Amino acid sequence: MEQADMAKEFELSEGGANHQKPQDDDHVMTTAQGHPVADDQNWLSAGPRGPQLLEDQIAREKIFHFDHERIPERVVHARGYGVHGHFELKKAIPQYSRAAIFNQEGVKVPTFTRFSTVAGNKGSPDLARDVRGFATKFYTSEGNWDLVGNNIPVFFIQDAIKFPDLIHAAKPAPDRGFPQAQTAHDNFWDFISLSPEAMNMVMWIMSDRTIPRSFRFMEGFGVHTFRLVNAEGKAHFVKFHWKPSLGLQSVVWNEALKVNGMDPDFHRRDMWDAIDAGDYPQWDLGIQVFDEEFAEKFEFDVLDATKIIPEEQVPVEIIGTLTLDANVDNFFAETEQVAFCTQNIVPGIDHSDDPLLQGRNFSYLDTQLKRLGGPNFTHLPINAPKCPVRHFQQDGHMAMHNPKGRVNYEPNSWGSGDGADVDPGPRASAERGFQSYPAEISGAKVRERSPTFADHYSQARQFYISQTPVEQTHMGNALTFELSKVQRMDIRKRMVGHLRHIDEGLAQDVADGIGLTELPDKVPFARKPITDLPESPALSILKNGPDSFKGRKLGIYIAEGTDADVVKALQQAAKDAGAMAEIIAPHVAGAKLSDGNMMEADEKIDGGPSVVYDAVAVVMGEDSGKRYAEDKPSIDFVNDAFAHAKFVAYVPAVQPLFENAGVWSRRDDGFFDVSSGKDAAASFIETCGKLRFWDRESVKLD
Ligand code: HDE
Repeated sequence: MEQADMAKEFELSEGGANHQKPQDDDHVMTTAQGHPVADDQNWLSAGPRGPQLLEDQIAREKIFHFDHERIPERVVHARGYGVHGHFELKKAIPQYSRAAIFNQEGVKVPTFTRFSTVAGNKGSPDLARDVRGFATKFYTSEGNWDLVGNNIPVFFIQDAIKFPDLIHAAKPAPDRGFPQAQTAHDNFWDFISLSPEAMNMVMWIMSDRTIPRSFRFMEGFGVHTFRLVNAEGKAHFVKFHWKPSLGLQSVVWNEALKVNGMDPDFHRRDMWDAIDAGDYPQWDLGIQVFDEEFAEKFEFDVLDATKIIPEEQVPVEIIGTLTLDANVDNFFAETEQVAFCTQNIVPGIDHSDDPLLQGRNFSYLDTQLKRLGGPNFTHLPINAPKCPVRHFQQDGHMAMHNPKGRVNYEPNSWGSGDGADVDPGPRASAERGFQSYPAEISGAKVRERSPTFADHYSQARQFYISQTPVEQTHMGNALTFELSKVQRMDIRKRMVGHLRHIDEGLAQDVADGIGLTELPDKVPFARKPITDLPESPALSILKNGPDSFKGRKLGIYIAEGTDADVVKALQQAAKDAGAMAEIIAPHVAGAKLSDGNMMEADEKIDGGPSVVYDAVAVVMGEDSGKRYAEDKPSIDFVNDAFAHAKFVAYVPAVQPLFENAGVWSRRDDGFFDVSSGKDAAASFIETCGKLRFWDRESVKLD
């Protein structure tokens, strides 16, 4: 056989070049120039074993494009996940704002929301301990409004000029290039411990808010004070809140560490799956509205982004609902290319003088220029407003909307006189256009932090005392964990010196945790902390639990001989509660149940550990309970579920496995024997609405 024929034969037998013929003309592959491609498997060469030819325009074009597939990742918030949705106004607020989006009840506006972590690179794990970005673009009839917020209502710093230092300190050290996506290292805590303004944020980031169970169970906050301006030009201050309809929920730290190894895409997968299943997550949009008078008498400066306004002081009024109902078609085109910008506001919403917000207004536009490569990123479909866009801007890289006609300036007199038949283009409208709120400004030009920003501990303390004991313990443990990774003793001590202003008990616990024999001196404060701020229950996750298993996931571990009725009862009870149930088995093919039917598994046991479920059921047949008693992944499954305070359903046959996992004799009120079927399964799932059996947390494993 000729060599060329042999080569063809080889390709065919390997399922190569001609394996699949185009189904019709529409499926003929082309180059980017539209030239039909005959062979996409072989570079043109001088003989089958000869050198490849530079002449091959098809191969070169393909490689050229591949070489340029990446754009710079975001300098912060690189790891993100975007979803489409819509916002519906439930309660019009014309008294506060003239914005069209706030004026007609029932008005629906398309949205795009991107959730993100801050410190990690684009490929970092979803469950890093980190603040989550919560950025929403509202495509309103008056242009795009971007609410670029976080899942925590305060920030580390008060002035944008410190942002590069904060981010440098949090990201991997420049010499070694690690640690990735974590703050447990010297540089971060060095910077933080030298920045007392960060102490309120420290309390928030050391709470379970930074290890959310999923994006669906997080709050969101606009953080800054903004302005709402009504049709009469009257302004109020406002803070924006997102409240998840499924309630708040976080994982526990040991779980986060394991989930990151098991499923680095835990959060994005959760969102994708929920939307794919038609279980659309929702958030209420709330506003805290207040006036100058309140701002004057409030204990802290409303322009200071390291402070909240407690909901008990200014209630959150719910005005609308965000529903996320469509996954992206293309991650790059949508999630990667979306360009949020705090300066994207519509008439009726305005900035305040918060120095952090002012700095952001510069940064976002600037960064898009670098990241998206030119000024025309508003032409990309994900960024393009869904209302008419008319202006005289033109040209630039990748210009895609290029106006026709000869008029590209104003004032112009086209449309009148001899040029009456020519479109004169758009004109500014004082009536419909954006009017900045005419705030009075005075003062000397200075580089100076306002003395009204000088209190750094009072709200940190308020946050801490508002938590349940379980949450307080988690915070102490988180601080101990992080500071234990800090090598320099003086940095550890300095941090404890700050904690003493917040809560002496917490400072002592952390000092004990990191092995300090005596408490370090308190760090001098700029302003004496207020120690009698009342508790704010709204700040606790556990005090605001959903008391429902809706939207959560049950993992049902089955094996040969599992009682078919029990599995069905569990699946049904989960479904009735609006939860998902997944089947785990020793083999992905599944297991034969008591009724002789094979039940397929969603996960093999070592691919479906209990850390990825909110509650678990271990329901095996007699022999399997013994057989898997020695199986490490099975032991881990049970052991972790216990250690992470999960509710556990079981049948007596799993006793040998539970004994080996060290939990049989420790079964507590978080364990449910579901062997009797339907009613037992239903009461198990009902109790799962409490999400965790926290009483167990203090129990130590063998
Ligand atoms: Fe950002 N931030 N930020 N930030 N931020 C960016 O913009 C910046 C801050 C937030 O999903 C960057 O497009 C400065 C607070 C989110 O695409 C950049 C300061 C809050 C996202 C930038 C802050 C945020 C960003 C990087 C100090 C919560 C992701 C890429 C004043 C209210 C948006 C980009 C997305 C992204 C600058 C502080 C939220 C560099 C200078 C406070 C959710 O422009």
